[in-house]
Parts: sequence; C-alpha cells; structure tokens
Amino acid sequence: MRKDLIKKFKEKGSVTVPNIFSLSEMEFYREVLKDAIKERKRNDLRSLKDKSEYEQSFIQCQNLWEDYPVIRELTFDQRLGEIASALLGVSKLRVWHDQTLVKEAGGRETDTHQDHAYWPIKETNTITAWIPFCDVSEKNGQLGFYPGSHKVKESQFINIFSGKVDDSELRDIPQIKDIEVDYQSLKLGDVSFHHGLTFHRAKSNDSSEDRVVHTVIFFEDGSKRSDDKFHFSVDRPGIEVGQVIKSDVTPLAYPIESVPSAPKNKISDDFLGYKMLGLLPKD
Ligand SMILES: O=C(O)CCC(=O)C(=O)O
Ligand SMILES: [Fe+2]
Repeated sequence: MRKDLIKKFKEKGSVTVPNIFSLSEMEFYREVLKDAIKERKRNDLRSLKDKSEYEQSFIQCQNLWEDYPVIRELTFDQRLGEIASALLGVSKLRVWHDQTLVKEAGGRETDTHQDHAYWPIKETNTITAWIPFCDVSEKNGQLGFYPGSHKVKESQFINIFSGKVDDSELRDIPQIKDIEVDYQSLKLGDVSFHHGLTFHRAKSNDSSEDRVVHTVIFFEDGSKRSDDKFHFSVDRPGIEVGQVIKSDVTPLAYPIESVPSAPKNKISDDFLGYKMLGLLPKD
C-alpha cells in the first residue's frame, strides 16, 4: 500500500486509490449489479419525479452480498479490505453493510452528511469504499469531501432522509464551516475511500446515464454497539448496547481465506415494506 495514500487519508479523511479493478472486472460486475438492482426494484416502478427528495438522490439497495453470491465476491474482495485496513491502520475489519447507490440520470444532489452518525458503533474506525461503474466527473454525481473534517471525533446527525437539508442546519458545524469541498473525478477501476467521520456530499447527475456505484462499509473488528438507535446490522442479530458487534450479519471481511456464507436468519416480515421495495434482501 502506497505510503503517500495513507498519509493523504490521515490528513484529509478521504483518498482515491487508482486502478484497483481491471476494466474487464468492472464490466463483469456492472452487468451483475444492474441485474440485481433491477430484480430488487421490480416492485418499485415509480419514476424519478414521483420519489421522495431523498430517493431522488439515489436508488439504494442494501446487503446485496446476502442474496447475490457474485456481488459477495466483490464486497469481500481482499484488495478492498487490505486497502481499507491499511488506511484505517487496523488489522481486522468486518463488513457493516454494503449498498448500491444509483444516482439516476437527472437525480438530484446528495446532501451534506457524515455517515458515522447513522451507525450505532462506539469506536470510530469506520470506512466506506465507493466503487463507481462509470467514469465520474462534475457532470454525473461526483462525490466531494470536506477535507480534515474527520479529525473531530464527534458524530453529527444530519437528517438527509426527509428532504433537502436546509443550509441553516449546516451553517454552524465547525468541521465544515468555510471549508472548500474537494470533489474527486474517478476513472473506471478507481475506488474512493472515506472515513466514517468525514463530511461529504455529491453533485447532481446532469448526464443522460445512471451513475451506478457499489459501496462497502467496513468497521474495525472488536468495535461495540454504542446506543439503542435502530440498525439492521445490530438489531437483526440481537447485539445489545455495549456488546461487541460480532455476528453473521456483519462477518469478518479482512483478512479472510474465503467469502462468508449468507446470514442464517432472514429479515423479519416486520420489514416487508423494505423487502418489497428492494432496499433489503428478499427471502
Ligand atoms: O453516492 C452518493 O451520492 C453518496 C455516497 C455516500 O454518501 C456514501 O457512500 O457514504
Ligand atoms: Fe455518505
């Protein structure tokens, strides 16, 4: 792992690692992902304008590694895990969850937020690998980071789920005040990594093609549940507050000899709505 990339990640809280995947791998996975998303979303036939503002930022499908064995190979690819562990400076990682984020052609921006605030994980060694299946520029949903914003070890919940975030909500956050957003252009095969505490956003997709991205969220093995805020990754296996987050829903991701099996217990039908809409795996 290049030392300059680790140094940059420590300073900025994000880094682009070029050429991780070959073009043929990317083309192969792109088709598998597109088919998986189509299948997951088969009951959701709404057009962009009929969706909520949050959904106009992206189509979201979580834990594709569970129901699509080929995507499991991607999520648990040791090249991603090795880089993520080197950037965080930890020896073992688990997967929190994976998710595809398709910013549709014409999709709006992704509002500024910090990921860690959405996750009940006490320790803050968390990182997202963001893998785009097209070149990404200022025209099609480019991701942008507030450099250095991960250095303050505090989580700030920003509600991006119920509509466009008002500027007044962001104005007084010291980590992003007067900081210029650092937008990244990526080529097919490159992967962007960001720390769970790094504030970020994404531009709208003004192109005529969907921006298909697969992301994998890793956390340090041995991390504990911080609070009782609901999250599938801990509530599904019944991890209590204070307990180490360790179950087949969040398997070891690095280092591993072989990809894990799908979780034994399926998602309860209390969440039928999410299953029907394709956010979560079907049974
Ligand atoms: O892809 C996007 O538009 C947003 C990505 C993001 O917020 C994330 O991966 O944490
Ligand atoms: Fe995010």
